[in-house]
Amino acid sequence: MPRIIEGTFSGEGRRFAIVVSRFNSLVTRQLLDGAEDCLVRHGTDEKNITIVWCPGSFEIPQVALQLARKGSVDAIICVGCVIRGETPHFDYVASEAAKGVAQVAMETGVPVAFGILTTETLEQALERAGAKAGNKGWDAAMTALELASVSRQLSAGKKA
Ligand code: INI
Repeated sequence: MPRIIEGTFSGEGRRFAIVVSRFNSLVTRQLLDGAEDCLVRHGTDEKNITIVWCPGSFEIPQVALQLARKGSVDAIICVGCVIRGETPHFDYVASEAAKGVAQVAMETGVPVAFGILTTETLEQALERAGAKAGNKGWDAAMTALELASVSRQLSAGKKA
């Protein structure tokens, strides 16, 4: 019989941080609401949720890294919104945000969920922030719940 490790989605007794960017806040506030709602509905105590605002998606990894290094949360949820518009700035911001978030998780071992939207238009972003196509903040919070559980089980297994 294989030993199977699988995450649950219970937030009871878990501590989470949500890092959210102010750029495109019309969208990111909706993503934040989705993420917070998801955590609370899955049993996370509001007192165990820390929300940190930062200027733009480019800065999200820097804040996430500081939080991860403190070691006071089980997982981190990053929410932001990068809209292409007319500027090549989009490619740099979007790619640095994605690379940076992945790097924080790999470097620190703290699970980090990616809830940063990258879209062509504001309309597409709003659709993914609760209007029509779900809420990417909620989805990222589900990922964080699951990974926090898997991570807890894997670290317990190491000691045994
Ligand atoms: N930041 C975003 O979060 N989304 C964007 O669409 C965006 N665009 O398009 O420029 C954006 N830029 C700001 C960037 O994240 C930094 O805050 C800024 O460059 C200062 O470091």
